[in-house]
Amino acid sequence: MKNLKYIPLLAISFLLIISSACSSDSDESKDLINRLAQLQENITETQEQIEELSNNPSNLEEDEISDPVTEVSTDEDPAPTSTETPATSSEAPESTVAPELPAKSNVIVAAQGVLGWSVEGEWVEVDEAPVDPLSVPAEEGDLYRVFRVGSVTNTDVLGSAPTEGCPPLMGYTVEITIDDPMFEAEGWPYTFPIAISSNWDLTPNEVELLDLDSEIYKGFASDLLAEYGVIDPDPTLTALVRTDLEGDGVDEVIIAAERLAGGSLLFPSSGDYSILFIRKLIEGEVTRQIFGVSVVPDDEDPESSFATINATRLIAVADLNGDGSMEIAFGGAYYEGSSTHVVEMLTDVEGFNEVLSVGCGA
Ligand SMILES: [Ca+2]
Ligand SMILES: [Ca+2]
Repeated sequence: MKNLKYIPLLAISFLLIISSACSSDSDESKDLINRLAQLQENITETQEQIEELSNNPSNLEEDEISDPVTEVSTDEDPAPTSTETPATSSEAPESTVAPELPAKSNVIVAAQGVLGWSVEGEWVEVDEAPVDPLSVPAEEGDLYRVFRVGSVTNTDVLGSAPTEGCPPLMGYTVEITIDDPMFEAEGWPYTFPIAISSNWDLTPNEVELLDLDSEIYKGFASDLLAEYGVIDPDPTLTALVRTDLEGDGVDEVIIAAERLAGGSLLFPSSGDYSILFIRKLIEGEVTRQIFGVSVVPDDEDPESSFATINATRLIAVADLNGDGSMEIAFGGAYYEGSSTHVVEMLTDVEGFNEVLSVGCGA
């Protein structure tokens, strides 16, 4: 390649010799000189192009090699971050193609958008913004089950193709429209359901709804509220579920309570609250683990403190990845946005992992 550089130089020398030998007619020689100058310009240009070409192929090759390596290394991460960019798919080796999903690919949809899905029990989150709707393994006509604690589960519900969601900031979530009345807001407050396109048993262990007037569990809610400055001996329970999440033979109880005397999340009253927590035995000891707590203490004037309430509501207790152990899905809402979260409880120590979440709002 380097030898090519000498060809233009040789050509220039050769033409200069010719021009000096044939300079009898002044017009002709001027013309010749002009053409020579033009030629020289072209040659310089060609030379630059040759140099560019001789440098760039190695760079291009490096780029082509480094891309798949980067993409392959993301395989450790369950989220298929950049493996499905259509623009590069033609150049990418087969190994970077998204993992093959079983029929009915377990896509989980919340009111704010697609939460994620699972591949052989492994959670897969939706890419961060800007999201690519094509990265979600769902298509128009997929069938979903739509469910919510305390409601009848609807089956064979049609879903739309994935599109960009979360207006006006399109691209923050992937939206799939689920053709079910539970997904249509009916006033406020409203707890949206979730939908899943899997075909396994969502509740391998019984999910029992307890009486919301239970004095015992009202007492546990009262205790928690008192710690946050709200004295309410008769709190309003909004969800009370007893189940054995992981099937270890020991029941857990999930408790939600909410009071919105102010009538809104933005303008609450003193003593308003929204709490969601679980009581769970770990190594014989009862633990209390909190998913959400938001209160306006009794002695606080929300008008002067501008206090607001973030509501946390239980949506579902279900096995969302088909591993036989149930997760807890709950919604978060504040005055200008909302979110849905899926958590799995740890079994041997206190705590939980948030495995999926989706949110939309300012
Ligand atoms: Ca259990
Ligand atoms: Ca599970």
